[in-house]
Amino acid sequence: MTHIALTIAGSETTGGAGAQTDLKTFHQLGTFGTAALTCIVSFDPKNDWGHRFVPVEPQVIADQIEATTAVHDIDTVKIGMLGTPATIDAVAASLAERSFTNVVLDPVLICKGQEPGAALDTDNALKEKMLPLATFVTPNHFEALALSGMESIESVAELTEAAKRIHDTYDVIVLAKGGVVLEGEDAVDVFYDGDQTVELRSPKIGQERVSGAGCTLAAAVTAELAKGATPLEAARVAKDVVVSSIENRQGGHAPFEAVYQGNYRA
Ligand code: PXL
Repeated sequence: MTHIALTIAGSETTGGAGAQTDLKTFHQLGTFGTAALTCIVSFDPKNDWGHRFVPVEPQVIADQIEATTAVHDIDTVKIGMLGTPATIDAVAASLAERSFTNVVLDPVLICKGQEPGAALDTDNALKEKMLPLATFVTPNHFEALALSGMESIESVAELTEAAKRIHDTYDVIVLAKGGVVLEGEDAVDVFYDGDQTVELRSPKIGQERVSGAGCTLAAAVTAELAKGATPLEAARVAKDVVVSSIENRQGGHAPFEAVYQGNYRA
């Protein structure tokens, strides 16, 4: 039996991030991927690749989740970009009606191109309505600051402190990503489940962020949990998938490169 993984995420048409990346990651890890779209992002090549953002109607989001959960037995879901308070309400209501074992939340806080006012409402709604439903959360450096309330995170020790605070506030397993932002030779992620703290390290590959790395990490955690891995095992595999996907990144005409999952082998 092939295990099923659902992503509730935005479309990023160029294939670098969002639902497209999640589905590729699910497939590469041997799960059957399904997707409910929350919004459509189209970068604007005429305007410095800014994000053109269109939310999907809340009822249409609910319909998609109804359809895919009616067809499949799904116990593991990934939540990616939501984008508006109305979208968050719709997804929170759909999640609350069902009982998923694993809800992996990539807490995408700010998307360029959104108005700051709207983004603040969205961030607050994410904290109030989505985090309480999550079982596993994957904040990047910026999101770890916002969710932990810390003023700065400049070391692995501080990233660990942030992971602990997020765990204690929201009762979730945390995989906090240092990425290229923390100084040092290694890209360090910190796993904390309330019991054990584990640093996952890999040598940095360049100094630039690669589009879709965060989506890939959370999607890989989701796929592994769907297959029955423990949270720590899932985090370790996900780190390896991200390293491979960055090593095999794909350039194009935009000023950023995108992850490619297709060469990862377990
Ligand atoms: O990488 C964050 C992200 C997630 N989801 C969608 C996106 C982006 C960034 O561009 O467009 C749909």
